[in-house]
Amino acid sequence: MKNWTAEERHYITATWDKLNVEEIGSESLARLLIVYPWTQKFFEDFGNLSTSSAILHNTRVHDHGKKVLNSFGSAVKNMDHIKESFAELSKLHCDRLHVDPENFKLQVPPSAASAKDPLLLTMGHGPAEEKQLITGLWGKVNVAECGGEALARLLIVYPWTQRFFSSFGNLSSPTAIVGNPKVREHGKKVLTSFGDAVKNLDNIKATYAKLSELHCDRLHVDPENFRLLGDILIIILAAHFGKEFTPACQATWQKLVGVVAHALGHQYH
Ligand code: HEG
Repeated sequence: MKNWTAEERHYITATWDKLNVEEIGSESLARLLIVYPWTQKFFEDFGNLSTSSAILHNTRVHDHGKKVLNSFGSAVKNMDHIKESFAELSKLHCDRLHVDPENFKLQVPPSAASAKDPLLLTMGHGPAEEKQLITGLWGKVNVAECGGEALARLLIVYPWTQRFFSSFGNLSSPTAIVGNPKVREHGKKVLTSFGDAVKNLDNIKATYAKLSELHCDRLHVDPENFRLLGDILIIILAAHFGKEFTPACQATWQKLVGVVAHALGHQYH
């Protein structure tokens, strides 16, 4: 059984109480199907899933997304007995639906992980469109602000990443981390360097060859951390850009952070 602090319970229930289950449920399932298109195979009888717009307007996606998030609500209501409350549903997904448990986690698309430059296509988008989704948004990103926020969130959400930054001073609480000038400064440096990927979309692996060696040989950073940071960046972009960070835009960015993580992990041996 998982133990929850009073603060954790508060963050979960307070957010849940404000959330529109119908809207967020249907958007979540639609984004899953758009960002990770291989998940569509479980929904073949749902009709037209051929484009992001078809998925977003598909009423069966809408209804099923709402059903899934409603059921997620039983975790919120039974925080101390989540395993038991999902026992039946777990059996159903395993025995009858044969759903891979990986689909319940955030993950790097296999296409991105194995992609040779240039980027492979996300559903229905040509390379020109993908590049536009990336450079168009990047032009509006405040690198100092988002970079600082990205590194701070990495250190708060995944506290074991703090071990790489023991020389940064006070990292003892979320407030200390967010207010730490070294975190801000290094976050800016990292996101500025991420910008090199945006400028070299067709040549990402070569762009990060040296940096990959540095992270492996000198800094000893586990490459899994590049993936964590990539997912944090996606969340920051979603928070900053809201509706503008459409499912199609997310799909493309998700692929980019996957390719960057892969490139940074490439010189590991
Ligand atoms: Mg890394 C240094 C880029 C993720 C830990 N990182 C650096 C530097 C760059 C960079 C440009 C400075 C290199 C130099 O001084 O020559 N980092 C970079 C990118 C990404 C990334 C582009 C992912 C998108 N780094 C990353 C992650 C961790 C990490 C996930 C650990 C969780 N980086 C790390 C550390 C240093 C750098 C410990 C040295 C910091 C210092 O002491 O100055």
